[in-house]
Amino acid sequence: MVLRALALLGAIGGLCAASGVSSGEYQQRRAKVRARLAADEGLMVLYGATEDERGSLRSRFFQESNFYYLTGWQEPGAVLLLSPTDEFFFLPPRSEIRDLYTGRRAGPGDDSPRHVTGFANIQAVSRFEVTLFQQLEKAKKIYGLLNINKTSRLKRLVGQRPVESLAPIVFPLRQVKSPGELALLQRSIDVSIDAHRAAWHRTAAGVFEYQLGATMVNVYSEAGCERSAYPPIIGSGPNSTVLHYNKNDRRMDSGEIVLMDVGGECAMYAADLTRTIPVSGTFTPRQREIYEVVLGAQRAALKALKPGMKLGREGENSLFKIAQEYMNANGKSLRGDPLGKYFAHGLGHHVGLDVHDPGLPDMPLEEGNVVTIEPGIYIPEEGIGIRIEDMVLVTKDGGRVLSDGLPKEPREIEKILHARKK
Ligand SMILES: [Mn+2]
Repeated sequence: MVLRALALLGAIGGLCAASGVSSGEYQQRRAKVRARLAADEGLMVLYGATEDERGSLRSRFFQESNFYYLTGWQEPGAVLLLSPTDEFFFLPPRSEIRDLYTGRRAGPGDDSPRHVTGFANIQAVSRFEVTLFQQLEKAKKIYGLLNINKTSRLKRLVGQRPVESLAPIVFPLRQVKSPGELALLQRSIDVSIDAHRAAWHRTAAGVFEYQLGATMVNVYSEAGCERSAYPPIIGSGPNSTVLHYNKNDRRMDSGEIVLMDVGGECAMYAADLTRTIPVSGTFTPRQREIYEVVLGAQRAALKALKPGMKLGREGENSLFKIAQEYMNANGKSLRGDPLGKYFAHGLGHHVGLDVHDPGLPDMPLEEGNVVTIEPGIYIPEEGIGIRIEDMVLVTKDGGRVLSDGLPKEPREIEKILHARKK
């Protein structure tokens, strides 16, 4: 999926109970936050998602990502309060009537939330305001999540005192993935690779885009993943040039290409993978020509990727520039324009709990980051849009492609397509 706006940072979450992250790791993450809070006698308030916001009849409940990152807690209505010396966790009271609808939810007196989150003491949410006022007397700064509607709830409680964004404290932690997180990401990627392969098998003239989408969603749903990490993008023919096309209602035909940008979210972690394949099984010479340029641009960026490089467009360490220069040096549109002009979006973004995880394009990459590398060329006047997107772990001195189980060499793709049963 193509990064289009910073507003998307820190937006989505998930629900599956399985986790490669222990309560001890959640404790460690909070300890790191508290150490940062100690530097300026800060206090951090983070509201978990409520059912009103996230659990409408249309979509089931999913937790706010930063809240999940620091607690591992999956039920609605919880509140987190961190100070340099203490951590407080508040849960809504038990309700037998509610439990009739939702199944049994944990209350502050239960053991299960202690085991999941690692909090020693859990209190009723009715204690939150009193505790906050006590802690505010000692605090010089207040940090919260500023980009959702919860800000007003916190501001009402703290009066005239300014609330600062928790982003500089929490986001750097989220950008470096732990071994447990990498295992969960790999699982999401592997299941999404299976989804892409299943769609390749299903692809044929006369099939509708939504049918490929259904095949893919079915694969990761069957595997226990809780949702798509973003709405599947299946663009055939001219739709391949629309970056976030997701109407998926067109019937595809032979001679066309179909771009599939689809990933599942499994145990809260997102996958984000794109491949572009020929509907008939064989690229036309022109499709293949453009495809090879995109693939070459991706290879050039992957080769240069290492800590210190950045995804952004400007400066000496720009991976974007490397990809774009490769395009410019290796082909032209039928109008005679260099192909770099048709690279219409960013080169990549961080992925984790959110498909667009925290991390700005101009920050140097560090060991432990997981990012997409997704060059694309979109030529509307030729009806050709090609994107190749992989997920990559930044290592000590390079990068490791986590999604290399999904072929991208044109010859290999054609071989797999030709082996389909007719
Ligand atoms: Mn993407």
